[in-house]
Amino acid sequence: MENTHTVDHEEASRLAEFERRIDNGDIIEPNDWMPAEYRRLLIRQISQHAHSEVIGMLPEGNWISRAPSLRRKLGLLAKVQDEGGHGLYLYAAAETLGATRDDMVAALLEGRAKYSTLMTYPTVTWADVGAVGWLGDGAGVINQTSLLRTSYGPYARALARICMEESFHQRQGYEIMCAMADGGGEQRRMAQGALDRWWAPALMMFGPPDDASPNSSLSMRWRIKRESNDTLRQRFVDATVPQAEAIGLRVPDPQLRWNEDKGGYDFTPIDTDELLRVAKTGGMAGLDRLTARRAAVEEGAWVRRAMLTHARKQRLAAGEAA
Ligand code: BYC
Repeated sequence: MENTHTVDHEEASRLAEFERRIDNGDIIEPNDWMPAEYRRLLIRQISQHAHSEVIGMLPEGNWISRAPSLRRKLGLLAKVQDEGGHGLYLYAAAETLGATRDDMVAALLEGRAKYSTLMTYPTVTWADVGAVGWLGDGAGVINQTSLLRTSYGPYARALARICMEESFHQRQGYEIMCAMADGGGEQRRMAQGALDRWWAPALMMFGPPDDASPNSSLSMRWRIKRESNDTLRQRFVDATVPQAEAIGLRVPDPQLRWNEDKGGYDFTPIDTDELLRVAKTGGMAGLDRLTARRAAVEEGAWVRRAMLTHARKQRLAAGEAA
């Protein structure tokens, strides 16, 4: 009995010290003591983020062979490769918390892990590639720039590089939209159609409203997240509406109005039921996304085997030379 009491007391004083560090703005590093729940919340968020980047390669990747010019093809290829790189930084950050890459990837492939609902919608025209960059990466930059000040060091460092690349992707997407909005009638209609399709999914990237976000209170208390889902969603709307207006496109929201008192736009709340349903079931393109990922893992198995064999041979050769 006394032992349990001592352990509880030790645990409580470690937690108090951890929270003092968090309040002080300290950065937590992998070898520092941390509550099990802090570790779990981080592994959950970072691995979901990694999966979103890797699955995010698919909706745009299917346009690489159909990009309208060599310049567009090169830009899109580089963007899709960047997303793969982001996934790798993030998996590595989650590994510092004790998660294994194999377990995280298995959770994704077996349909047990979530990834951003944005990736479940189909890209039906070339303008959708522009809209995914402008709106999807644009939402990503706003969300992840806030996360740069997260309390966990390896996540913050991975995000520093990701944010720089995402903001480039946002500009590349917007530039595609500018060109199409400036084009003939058909191109302009494609640009408007893409904005109509991607506006609501982009708003959903920020998660459910604050009063329906189960992870937020602990995440905010321990500074994993620094700003609330609704605060970031509002920032995105306020930044993006003028960009749409500048190129003569109409944001598909009849309730959109500038609100002088709050200094921001009023807009239609997201459809939380759809967000949670799609997050759970993978939505309309979700099944294809996982099927494509599983096929990529299976078809790439020989490459991984060859690389491991090569690395083993090099280690053996180095051992013999020593
Ligand atoms: N989609 O309590 P909440 C990119 C889940 S990719 C799916 O508010 P939290 C890009 C949520 O996980 C970057 N699921 O959660 C790449 C939770 O489920 P569990 C994507 C969602 O974590 C290629 C439940 O709903 N960005 O930019 O406090 C091309 C309740 O939500 C979604 C990141 O990953 C969703 N949209 O807040 C283009 C950023 N929303 O785990 C672009 C890092 C919520 O309890 N992540 N759920 O079963 C975050 O900032 C936070 O995790 C979220 C959600 C704001 C997304």
